[in-house]
Amino acid sequence: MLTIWGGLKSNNVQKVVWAVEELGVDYDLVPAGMEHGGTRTPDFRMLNPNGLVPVIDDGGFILWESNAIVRYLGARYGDAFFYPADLQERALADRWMDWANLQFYSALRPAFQQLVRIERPRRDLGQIDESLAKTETYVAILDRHLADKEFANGAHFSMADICLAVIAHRWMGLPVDRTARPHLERWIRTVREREAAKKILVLPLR
Ligand SMILES: N[C@@H](CCC(=O)N[C@@H](CS)C(=O)NCC(=O)O)C(=O)O
Repeated sequence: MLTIWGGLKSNNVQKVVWAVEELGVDYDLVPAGMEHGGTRTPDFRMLNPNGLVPVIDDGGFILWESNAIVRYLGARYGDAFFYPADLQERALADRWMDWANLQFYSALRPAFQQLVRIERPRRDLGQIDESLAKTETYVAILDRHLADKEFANGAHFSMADICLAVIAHRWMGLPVDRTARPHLERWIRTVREREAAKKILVLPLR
C-alpha cells in the first residue's frame, strides 16, 4: 500500500493524489502540512528534511518533491502514454511539468495567495496586478501550444496534463477578469471529464 502525506489544499499534493487515482494505485492519505501541521517534527523531518508535503512511502521507498513523485509513479505504474515511453515525448512532458511550477505557478502564486488566502483589507493590489499580468503571458503560451493538440503532449493524456491542470484550475477559479483562451478552456474541459480529475478539479480554492 502506498502512503501519501499531505492535504488536498496543496496543489503539490493534488498532483500526486490525482496521479495515483489515474493509475489505479491503492493509497492512504495521511493528513500533514498546512492546516494539518505535523511537518516540523523530527519524525517527519526523517521523511523529508524540508518539512514539506507531499511525501510518499512506496513499500519502504520514501520520496519527496511532487514532480519527482509523479514521474516515479508514472514510471512504476503508468502506461507508455501517461509516462511517455519515447524519450523525446517524455522530455516534452517533463518540460511542461517543470514549466508549470517554475514559470506558470511562480507567476500566479502571489495573486493566488493574495486573493484566496489573505483577507481583503490586507491585500496588496499592486502585487495582484503584477502577478496576473505575468500569468497572462504564460497562459497565452499554453493556449497557443494547445491550439492543435488535445493534451499537452499531443493525442494522449500524460503526467504533464496533471501538473498543468492543477495550476490552470487555480487560475480559472480566481475572481478576476481573464482574456478568453479557447484552446486552454477546451483542454481543461476535456481533462475535467476524467474520473480521477473529478476528485481534484472540483476542489474549491482555499
Ligand atoms: N517543491 C515542493 C514544494 C512543496 C511545498 O511547498 N509544500 C507545501 C504545500 S504546497 C507545504 O508542505 N506546506 C506545509 C507546511 O509548510 O507545513 C514540491 O513540489 O513538492
